[in-house]
Amino acid sequence: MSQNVETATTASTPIEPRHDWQREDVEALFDLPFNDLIFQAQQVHRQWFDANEVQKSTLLSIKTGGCPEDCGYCSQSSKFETGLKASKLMDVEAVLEGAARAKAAGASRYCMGAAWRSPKDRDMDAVVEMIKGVRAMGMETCMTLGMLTPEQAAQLKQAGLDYYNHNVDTSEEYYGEIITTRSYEDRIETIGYVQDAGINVCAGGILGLGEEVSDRAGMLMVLANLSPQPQSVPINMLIPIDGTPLGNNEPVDPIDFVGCIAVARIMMPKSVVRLSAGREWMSDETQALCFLAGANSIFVGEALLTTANPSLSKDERLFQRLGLKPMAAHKCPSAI
Ligand code: SAM
Ligand code: DTB
Ligand code: SF4
Repeated sequence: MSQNVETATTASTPIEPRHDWQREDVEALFDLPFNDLIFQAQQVHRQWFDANEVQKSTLLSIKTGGCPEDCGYCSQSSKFETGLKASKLMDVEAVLEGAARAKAAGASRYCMGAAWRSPKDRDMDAVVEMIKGVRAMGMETCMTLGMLTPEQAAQLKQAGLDYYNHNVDTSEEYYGEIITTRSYEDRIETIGYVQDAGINVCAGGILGLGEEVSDRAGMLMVLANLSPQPQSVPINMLIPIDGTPLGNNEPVDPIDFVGCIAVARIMMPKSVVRLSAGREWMSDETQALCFLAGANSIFVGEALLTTANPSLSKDERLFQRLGLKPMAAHKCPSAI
């Protein structure tokens, strides 16, 4: 039995997050035999979470397309011909109707995304009304609007925002291969403003960008060494979009994807780890392995931002097959 497994087995108090991960420690986790890795992840998972609960979040694109950034994976960048029709910021009322439908379908968090480099101050009033309206329905609120100023972060907090999503996407070393219009430092800076404002952070990344295992390790190291660790950690599988530079990328090996979830779970024991984009193309069996590896959140509803997600009835069947229950709002043990 490895040292780490022994520690997890004999620990009388739950393992607390640590923030001193070195790349070698993380690579050693990636190198573990699959069965040992999953065993360790499952033990850590059960220390802080009910292993049969999975959070359901629903996404809405409140402002689609026409984004000035050049993220090489994204359907919404104006730099690539993806055939996506751009639209302006949605009306508050339409957003709240969508939120009510999501709540009725069992979602406990509503995530609103805008294809902006950063919000304009003139957009903030509408965004604030959206947060207040969704919060009044009893759901957790999440927004992803691009880079923020400290003042905008404070405004979002004041409106009652529970989570802000801002992904680091990959390792610091590989970032420049994927995005050139902003830096890794910019990303970390906004995450810092969100933390300073007292908002929970949702930060993760994408597998399938052409990265090496060491980049996956580097990405998880950066996330885990944030203090506090992001309360939500979305792990996306690249959805290849025609017209983008990554549109013809090779699919990620599902076993490697599951392993990465397990490493994230071990490194961030009190965070909700989300099996995020890409479920439409995954078997029930792959998703079951992701849950076994410690994923405990998914997006439900037929669309993500601009791409497909499994139908509600398909997810209902998946929950039944696996005996899963939806997680109630505000149950993350590390949330503010
Ligand atoms: N514009 C904001 C930003 O970039 O932070 C928010 C929206 S952006 C679409 C949110 C995240 O979705 C990205 O950081 C990326 O991790 C993920 N994403 C976007 N396109 C994707 C794709 N084709 N496949 C997988 N994940 C994707
Ligand atoms: C995250 O990490 N994944 C979500 C959410 N945060 C905003 C977005 C997934 C987008 C998938 C591609 C699309 O639908 O456009
Ligand atoms: Fe714009 Fe976000 Fe897409 Fe990048 S990921 S192009 S910032 S919408």
